[in-house]
Amino acid sequence: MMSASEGAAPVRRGRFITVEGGEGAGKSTQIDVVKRVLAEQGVVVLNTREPGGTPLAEEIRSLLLAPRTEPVTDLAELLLVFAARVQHVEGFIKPALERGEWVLSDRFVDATFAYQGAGRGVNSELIDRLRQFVIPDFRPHFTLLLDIPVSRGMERVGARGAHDRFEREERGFHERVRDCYLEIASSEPDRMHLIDASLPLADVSLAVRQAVLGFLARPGVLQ
Ligand code: Z5A
Repeated sequence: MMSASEGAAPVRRGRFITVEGGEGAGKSTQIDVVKRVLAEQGVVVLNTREPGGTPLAEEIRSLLLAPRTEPVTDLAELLLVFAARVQHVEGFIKPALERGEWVLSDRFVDATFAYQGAGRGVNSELIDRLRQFVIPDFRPHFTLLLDIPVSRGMERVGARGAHDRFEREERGFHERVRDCYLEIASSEPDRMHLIDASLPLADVSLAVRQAVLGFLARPGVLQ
């Protein structure tokens, strides 16, 4: 007699990949490389970003990034970030993963520890409690951290016009963000892969390619 699982089509599992890094690290540039490498391996990925990724979450993104004269409290900023995130996770990311699709997000919860935690000084235990409350046990399967010294990243984006509320922060803020990302990378080396993003573009792209291929080669990832 056939068991319940015999003969059934294999269940394809979606994977959730995120790309993180400070200002000017080259996330947008390298997200294209990740998509290309995945496509070569037959994996189609849905591209998204945080804050954002759904109509409501994109509206919250605009609220968060717009420079304003009214001071924004750290807690208001944190809660807006998580409001956008729960909408994004429940309305877009989880349904895609449940259909067996892969999702690639430009930033996710590591950015909250880096920007609201280290940058603004919000207690990281509070952020972790909110994370557990809002998206319990939901984490990326793999994260690329594009690391670049703050001054180099700022030089790269310096020529751009209007700066958003985060880009206007002083250098110390961005240094704390960078240090926090590096701490996460050293405490979660299996999930977060550190890339030296200060190298020439071709070298960074090659390192990203190798990192993605390494992830795909892990047992069970392509099942
Ligand atoms: N935020 C938050 O506070 N809390 C949270 O939880 C989340 C986010 C999720 C929006 O992020 C803001 O939201 C973010 C933190 C906050 N603010 N900041 N800062 P975003 O990701 O949309 O914005 P961004 O960080 O400013 O990203 P960006 O400006 O688009 O930069 P990028 O994507 O990392 O870089 P890029 O556009 O690919 O490259 C920048 C330039 O460098 C460009 O001209 C490239 O051609 C060039 N480039 C790229 N790579 C190289 C190399 N290797 N060599 C030379 N030149 C290069």
